[in-house]
Amino acid sequence: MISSDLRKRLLPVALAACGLLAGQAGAAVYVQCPGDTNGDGIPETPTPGVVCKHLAAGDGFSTMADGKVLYGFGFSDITGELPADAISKGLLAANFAAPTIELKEGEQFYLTLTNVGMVVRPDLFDPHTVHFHGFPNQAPVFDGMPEGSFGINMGSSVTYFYNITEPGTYIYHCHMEATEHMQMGMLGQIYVRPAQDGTTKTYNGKTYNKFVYNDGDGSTGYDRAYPIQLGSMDHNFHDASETVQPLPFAEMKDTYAMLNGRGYPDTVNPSSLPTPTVDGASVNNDNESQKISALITASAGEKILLRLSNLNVTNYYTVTTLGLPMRVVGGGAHIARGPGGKDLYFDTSSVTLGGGETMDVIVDTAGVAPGTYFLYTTNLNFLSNNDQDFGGMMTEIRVQ
Ligand SMILES: [Cu+2]
Repeated sequence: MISSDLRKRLLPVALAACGLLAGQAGAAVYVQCPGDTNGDGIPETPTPGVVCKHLAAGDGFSTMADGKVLYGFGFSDITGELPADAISKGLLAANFAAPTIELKEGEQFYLTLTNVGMVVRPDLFDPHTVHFHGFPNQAPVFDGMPEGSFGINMGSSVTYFYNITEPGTYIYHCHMEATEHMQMGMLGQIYVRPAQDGTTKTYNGKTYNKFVYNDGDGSTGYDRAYPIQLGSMDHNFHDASETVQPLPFAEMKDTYAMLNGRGYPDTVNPSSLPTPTVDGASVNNDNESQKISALITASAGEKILLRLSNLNVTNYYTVTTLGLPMRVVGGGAHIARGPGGKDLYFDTSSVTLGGGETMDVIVDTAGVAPGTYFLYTTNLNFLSNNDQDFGGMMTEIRVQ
């Protein structure tokens, strides 16, 4: 573990060095977004159905629920920053989990990725990519698997383009040296709402205008949606990366199990977690990194859609909502229907997801007593924050 003293002394030097890079590379930040004239990724003349986003890929820190600060790699949202500021805004700004991206079927999505480099590990000049996992329709060149497409070098930008034709729950991650970059935290959620959204359909006597899929009958209707990503980190791997040690790939053993990048009780904090600090000093250039709460709330009688995903590189996780019925209506960004349209939805008390899997689960609170319920892993050893024996992969479902 690098000492906080050394961190404090290194940080200004590293930031100055990266500032130099930013100055030199400012011209290399190039955002392609129709109707955007100043390059900040926000169209001055918007085109209906066109969505632009600008992400930075770099490094940063996050705070585990027991207070330990872990070094990581990640993405941050720099949409709205001018090209000259993009790199400096992306330094030490990695989010864990990555910013959630919400789209609607029929949209055209321009996603610019700028590689801002690693402040803490300037010796690493790793490229980064975005892999839109499970999405069937991108051109191969935009797949983000470096073996089949390209990686984005430090100081430069590339805009990915996706024709958003398939609704569902997806995930995205960097595919460069995937085991390392994914363990280090380059993981996020992306979902596509169906064209049927905004129409009204009545199912079992209740009328909905939000649906998971184009079901035709309202059977995937819901009231509130929560994207929840299962994940975990091995603190030994992260510490070795921070201190320039050989990385223990074969010994990878995750010690912090989380939902949306947080262990319980941080999962129920409705706000961003504070910027990571060591001995009272920010180690993250005052940037917040864990912005996505995992707290689930509903009024009694509502249907809650859980967009579950797992992007973990080591473990399968089983999760349950004890006391609340779960109905699986889709998985892997497909509605659960047979070839002839037969309904394959099923009710269950738990679901198991391996790395790279997503599942759409509707929790119906009709007839449920108001109170606090839990979404948690039944891999009970992961109800922990490393040595701390109460926490980990758990959050609350508060039914009011
Ligand atoms: Cu990467």
